[in-house]
Amino acid sequence: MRVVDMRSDTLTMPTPEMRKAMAGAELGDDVFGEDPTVNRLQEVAAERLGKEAGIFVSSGTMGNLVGILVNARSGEEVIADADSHVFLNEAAGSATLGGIQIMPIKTERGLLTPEQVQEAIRPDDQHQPRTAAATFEDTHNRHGGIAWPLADLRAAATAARERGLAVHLDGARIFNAAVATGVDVKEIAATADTVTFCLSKGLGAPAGSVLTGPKDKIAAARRWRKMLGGGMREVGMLAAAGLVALDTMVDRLAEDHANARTLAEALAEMDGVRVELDRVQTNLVFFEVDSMPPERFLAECRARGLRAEASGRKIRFVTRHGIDAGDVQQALAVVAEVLST
Ligand code: TLP
Repeated sequence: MRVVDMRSDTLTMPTPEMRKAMAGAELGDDVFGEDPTVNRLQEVAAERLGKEAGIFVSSGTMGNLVGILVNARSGEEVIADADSHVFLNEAAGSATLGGIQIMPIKTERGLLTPEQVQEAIRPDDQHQPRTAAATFEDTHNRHGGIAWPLADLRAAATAARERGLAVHLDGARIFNAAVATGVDVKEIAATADTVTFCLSKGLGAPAGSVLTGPKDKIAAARRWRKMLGGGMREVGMLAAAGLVALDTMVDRLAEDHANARTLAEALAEMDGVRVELDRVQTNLVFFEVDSMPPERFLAECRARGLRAEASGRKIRFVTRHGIDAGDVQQALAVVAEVLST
């Protein structure tokens, strides 16, 4: 039985071209700043996002943590959407390691309005933490993979910056956002001081993310990365895959989006399935089934060779390189069968 694994785009396997580049990568010790392949990746990533500098980090979680640590200090606060990855899924890293509190704000679709940003900023009062930064997420995972209209993201970021806040963007899937909106990734990145993106999700590299931003913040990030144990050595072997990812895997994200759309539209036609189609803009499809709890639905799917995950009542299907149009049809057939049981 061919298993269709839609748990995450983190499951994307490196392409043969990546494996070849990894095997042949020119290497050095990156803690000495001497790995030419890492240096090249950092330059290329910064250039692509229109930033002065970049630093290769082990994961999206480390990119966000270090991104917050360079934008706020112990005792300060960072504003974030209440369903953001930094607030929900990063083990309170900024609080634990940086003494930085996240102020979670409930939003309709994952992006704060300028008014919400303004209201969340603390007054100058000795009882309260100082608000140092705001962080946004594009595409927004828990809100369905929404790719922000640039104007909305700009408005939220401008509201923060006008009040002297730094802005960090969790752009784990920023290239999905760029492809979906047709906006240059530089324009999206320009809304924030620091931006992190993942090479290890839809772009297919085996591991790694890049944090980009102004030179001084990236220099500070280097010290935090070392402290966190993220100073790796001949890590150009991973950076080599990242370079191939940036070169060859960005434009094809449109295929994943088309597959997700097909999936979502067909699910929406099924009785007892609820999908908010206007949220399906990239490679994530969230939906609810009325007839059984998510755990049972997932177990029934798994028994038929379809794997997925749920958060709360919402089931998530993720499309990616390695999931083709045939797999989408297979997944739909499995769902139809499970719902008829
Ligand atoms: N998301 C993963 C896991 O959390 C489950 C996923 O499967 O979606 N920001 C966003 C928006 C993310 O979705 C993720 C990972 C991260 C950051 C963290 O990246 P990693 O997993 O590389 O630490």
